[in-house]
Amino acid sequence: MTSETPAQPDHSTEDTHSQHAHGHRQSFITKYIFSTDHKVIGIQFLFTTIFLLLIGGAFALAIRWQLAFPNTQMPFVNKAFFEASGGQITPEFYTMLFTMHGTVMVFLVIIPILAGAFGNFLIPLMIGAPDMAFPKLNMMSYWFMWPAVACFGLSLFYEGGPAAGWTSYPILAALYDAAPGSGFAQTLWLMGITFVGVSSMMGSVNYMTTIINMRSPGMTFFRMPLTIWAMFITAILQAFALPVLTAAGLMLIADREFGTCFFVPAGITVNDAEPTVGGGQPLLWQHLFWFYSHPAVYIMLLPAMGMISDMLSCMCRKPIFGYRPMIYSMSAIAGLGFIVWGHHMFISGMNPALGMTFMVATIMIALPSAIKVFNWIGTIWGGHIEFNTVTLNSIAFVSMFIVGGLSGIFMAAVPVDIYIHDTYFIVAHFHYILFGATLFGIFASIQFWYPKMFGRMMSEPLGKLHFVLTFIGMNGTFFPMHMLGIAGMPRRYANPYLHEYLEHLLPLNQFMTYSAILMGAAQILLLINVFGSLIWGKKAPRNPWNSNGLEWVAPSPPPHGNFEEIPLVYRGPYEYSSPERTDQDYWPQTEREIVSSSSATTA
Ligand code: HEM
Ligand SMILES: [Cu+2]
Repeated sequence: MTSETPAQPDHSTEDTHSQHAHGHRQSFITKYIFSTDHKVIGIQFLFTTIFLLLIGGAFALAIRWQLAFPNTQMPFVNKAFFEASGGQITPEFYTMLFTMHGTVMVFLVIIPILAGAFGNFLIPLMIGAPDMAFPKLNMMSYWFMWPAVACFGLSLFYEGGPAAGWTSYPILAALYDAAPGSGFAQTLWLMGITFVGVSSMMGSVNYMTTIINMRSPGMTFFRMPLTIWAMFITAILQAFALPVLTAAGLMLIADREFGTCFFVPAGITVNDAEPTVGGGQPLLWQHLFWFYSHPAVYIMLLPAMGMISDMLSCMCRKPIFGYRPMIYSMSAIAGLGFIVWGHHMFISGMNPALGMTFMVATIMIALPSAIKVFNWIGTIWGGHIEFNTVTLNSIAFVSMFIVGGLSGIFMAAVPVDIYIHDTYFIVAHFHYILFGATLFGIFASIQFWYPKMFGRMMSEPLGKLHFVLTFIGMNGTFFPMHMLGIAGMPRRYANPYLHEYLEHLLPLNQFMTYSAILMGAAQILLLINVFGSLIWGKKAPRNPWNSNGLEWVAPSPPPHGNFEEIPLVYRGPYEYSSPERTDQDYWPQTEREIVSSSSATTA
């Protein structure tokens, strides 16, 4: 049992906040701003990403406004932003809006909230370590987000803003004169991507090292909670995929600023500019971009899958169904994720034999995905389910993932994709997964681990109301997108109704916009719950959910160094309702034999 158990490494003992540093006085700045404590960094990531979520949401509402009431006066902001265009969203501005909406949500919200906020907060606590392996690197990974935010933010003030979509395809993204929004703003955008990449890279190196080296005695690999497995696999994905995006970004910057021609073919004339020289290859970008960004969609999902598994098991008071299959299927998803990027390029004119290969590989991802879904259902089945906010959001995760996963399989078939590529069907697909699954998973995780983060409970009634309204609003917004897509409505058009064949879709679009407004308004409840509970929340005990994980052995909130003494691990994290135990329906990982729960932490 202990053969795999590493000794406690001493990476952090020279650091200011090792577990022996309780007596050490820290200034406000080193404690809360340039902190090296993984918990503080996690919470910094959490608040920053919630703030950016609101900004990304505001962009989304502006997009929805334009699609429901094209070229009419914007409410509230018409004077401030759109004076020159008579209070209306111009097509150029619309292009910038959807570019920045996607960019903010993908690179500044979903990825950093999963890895940065929850990864940071949970990894050391769940494996029984006092901190991350490289606390300073960890701090830098947070602070490298800010140059990215600055670059993206600044780019909005250059004429047209960045306007090539979150995928930034050349030639549009490579030439200054290609579109109103492809001036210096696009270069700033690419610099932003580079900084985000550096930030994630530092995080991923840290997570891998920590999980491999710093598990507490007895925490073997196959006793790790699925959250940790998911974070581990995600970190590997990041480490292998991200350098490709960073390199591609730098190449595109070079094309724009230093006259190289990686992506620009010869003889292209845009607007009034001179024809281009040089024999670059625009499709190269698509390959490099999707080689990163398809694995990245799993970076945006796997951590939530792990956290959902832990929460469902706890809330249904049952062991997770198929623990090892869960790990193997996450690994399979990650592995296959590297060979399917071509499904974003079916209509790029690729050789049909190659298209076929990508098609088969993509459809194969349905297998491990389905195993996970069956296992979640198997976990819920017959459990003593407690219908609280955490459970509701977790079940929403599973069901919305089914909807989004199924539409993925449709699109993976080349003949289908040729028809629906670049329509709203695609937008429906990834919002079901990214909003429907990942974001509900995040809502559940916030409610579940909040007591550990802040020592207080969040409000249940408020959480439930937030869930119900968000769930209705989300489905009202995104489900009709499937229909729009099949009706042929393209994505990224500022005013689709200029085309006669799309005019009849206006009422449906208005319904979607009302749903989106409901969904946006519901997030006020989330804010009230998150910030209000800091003050009014009930004081949380150590283990409010009667959960097995190591994090619940530490005080709420945990002090510097996390644990009063290094926890010893005797079992896996899913022993709920064990027939061997009659006194309680859970069996903490630190309890060797049946002892009274008051002495649970003595190891
Ligand atoms: C069963 C698994 C899945 C399959 C078979 C699948 C398949 C596909 C296919 C074929 C496309 C390209 C459609 C096109 O542009 O014509 C696509 C797009 C996309 N998928 Fe998935 N997908 C799956 C799961 C996911 C997951 C888990 C995520 C995110 C966490 C995701 C996020 C996206 C995004 C963001 C796009 C659109 C990118 C863009 O063009 O802007 N997909 N998916
Ligand atoms: Cu993909």
